[in-house]
Amino acid sequence: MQDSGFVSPDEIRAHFSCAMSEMYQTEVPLYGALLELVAETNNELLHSSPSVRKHLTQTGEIQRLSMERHGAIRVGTVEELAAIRRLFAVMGMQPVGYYDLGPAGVPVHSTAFRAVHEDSLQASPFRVFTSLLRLELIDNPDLQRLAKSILAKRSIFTPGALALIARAERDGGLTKADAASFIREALETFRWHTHATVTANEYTKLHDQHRLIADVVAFKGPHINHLTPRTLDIDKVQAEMAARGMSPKAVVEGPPRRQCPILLRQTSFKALEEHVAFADQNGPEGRHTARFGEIEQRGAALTPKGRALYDRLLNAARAELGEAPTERNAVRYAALLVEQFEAFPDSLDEMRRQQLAYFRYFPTEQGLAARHVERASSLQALIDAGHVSYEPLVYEDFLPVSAAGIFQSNLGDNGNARCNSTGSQAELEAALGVPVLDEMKLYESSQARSIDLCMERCQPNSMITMHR
Ligand code: OOG
Ligand code: NI
Repeated sequence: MQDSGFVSPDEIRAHFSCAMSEMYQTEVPLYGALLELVAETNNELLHSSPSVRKHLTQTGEIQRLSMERHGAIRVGTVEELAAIRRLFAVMGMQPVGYYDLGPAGVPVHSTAFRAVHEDSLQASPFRVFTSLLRLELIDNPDLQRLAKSILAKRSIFTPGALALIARAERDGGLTKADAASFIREALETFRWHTHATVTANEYTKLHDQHRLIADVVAFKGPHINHLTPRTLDIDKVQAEMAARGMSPKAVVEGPPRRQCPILLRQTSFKALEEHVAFADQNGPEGRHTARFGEIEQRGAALTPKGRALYDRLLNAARAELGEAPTERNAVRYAALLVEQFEAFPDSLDEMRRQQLAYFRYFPTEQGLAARHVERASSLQALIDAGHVSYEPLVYEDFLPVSAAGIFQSNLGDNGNARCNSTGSQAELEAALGVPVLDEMKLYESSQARSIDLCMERCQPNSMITMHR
């Protein structure tokens, strides 16, 4: 509780994330099984590898580990996106980054709503990958009109949620009782509805244009389509998935396995078939696939230089493969990735020296003990003297090529590629009503704060010469 009598947005987000997880476990029992598998694998690793445990304890990651990580939704109109932004703002989540999935043949562009300060991320790292359907890409004018008119009729929020969003904006926060109602009301927006808003015939038309269009347009709201726990060993979980009744996609998205994990590796199990009742049917006679399970392993956040190297190596591996990674070429693709990524230094020291990743710096016991004795020196000198240690900052965001791969594996590999058209960040921002934040700046600030703190604690009285 804050001094104002309001619950902090971090606390609302943490509770909301738990509520969402509980709801999704009832809706999709396999997600519960996935959570168990991930927790078991993480526990085993923490027991068998004291060094992993030590690093995760140093950064506080160990406390975040079992919390929910991310979910994804898809909205249909600019008005819905603008309103979703206001809803997430109540929970301290802001739009970070721009992801254009158009070039990969998926007719959406996206941002991720998440907390931005390291302390808030520590309190609850919950994030939601949010995509806006680009209806203008429907090349059939009648169908485009139909989709627009269906979307215009729906309201994706309960009146209670709308009132509480307005109250939080007006008063600057929510009281404990209001926060509890807000969580309950907000959850309704993301719930799965068996009853579609369209007839079976309309559904077929939308679906035949693109499965994604049917998923966004034919239902009452942006149902959460997956929730993703974070694993410390994605290859192990991937290998175990089949034994627990999940059918994993063939390719793990992102960089290859490394000593020092970077960015984000992800895999998912195929979307489940659901029963749907169309508007002209009496019971749930229809079928729709939308919701799936995903796991992720997070590594170091890369600087623009590191990211450029990552993009170059990933593109080179894909170019050499010569086609999209699929079940058939998965083994070759994995080998090509490993080969290409030999050019990416695999030690923290080298990644830091070459400024490929962002880091968080900590004063060591020795550094604190020497605080009144030693003269001012640079960060590097403090590191060399053993007064300061460092850990990579965790990547908190997403990757467009990986996201497209996850979409496609759930839409079927034959997901219509006619939509191959680039989106525009300015357009997404106009829809949001605010600019998206630049993730690089956020990592940069977080790193800078940790350096300032180290300098302050290791050399409180001296003139500081900082070398970031
Ligand atoms: C989102 C797919 C992308 C990720 O983690 O990159 C994604 C969606 O299917 O709506 O989940
Ligand atoms: Ni995801």
